[in-house]
Amino acid sequence: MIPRKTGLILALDVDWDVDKSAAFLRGINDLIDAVKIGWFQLLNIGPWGIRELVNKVGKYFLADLKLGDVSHINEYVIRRIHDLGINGIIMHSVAGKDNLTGPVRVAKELGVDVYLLVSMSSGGELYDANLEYNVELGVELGVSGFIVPATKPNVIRRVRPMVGGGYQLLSPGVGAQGGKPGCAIANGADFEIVGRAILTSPDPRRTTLDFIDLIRKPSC
Ligand code: 3DU
Repeated sequence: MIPRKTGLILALDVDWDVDKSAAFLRGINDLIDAVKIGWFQLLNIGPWGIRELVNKVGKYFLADLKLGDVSHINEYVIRRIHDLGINGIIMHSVAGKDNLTGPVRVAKELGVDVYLLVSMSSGGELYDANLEYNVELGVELGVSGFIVPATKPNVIRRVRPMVGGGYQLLSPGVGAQGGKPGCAIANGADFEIVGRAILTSPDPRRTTLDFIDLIRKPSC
């Protein structure tokens, strides 16, 4: 589970090298609960660059690979993610029970948290049509939590009572995609995920502090 202090997760979608990324993170490290990395880092600094970044920055790292392959591939990816020092991974719930059961078990053995994507911030109509099934599957498998979009507060309001308090709800789509800061948390999320609004700010620390202020008094 992601340790919660501020409720803010940074989506580090940048093609910077390890030193520039580490310097940026050091500037706001005390203000964020986790760093979400993904294809940008894999394709730019590669796995060993990710390992270096994880070692340099003492933070919870969440790999957003939206993993959804067949079981043995998913398991392999989770093992390698664990080797890199990453703490959690996001998986596609639509991969289905057969492709998720083994990987979630492996993740648990390794101490890697699995967060299941159950709705997209834009589109994703097949997801929304099968929300209950996918959330119940995650509960049955014992994942750590769910990705629910800040742009669809009604989805967050539906998922929270389905899972109770034992699962973390992480909400992307805040800021650049139109989600109002504090609104996802007001509707039942635990964390709001922000990328470009902070990454492109002329004063990222000030902007991060502004987001935290809004998250502290959640409203829509
Ligand atoms: O729009 P932003 O720059 O704040 O970035 C949002 C991040 O959240 C980005 O990394 C994207 O991959 C992720 N995300 C969504 O935006 C929407 C989803 O449904 C799931 C993840």
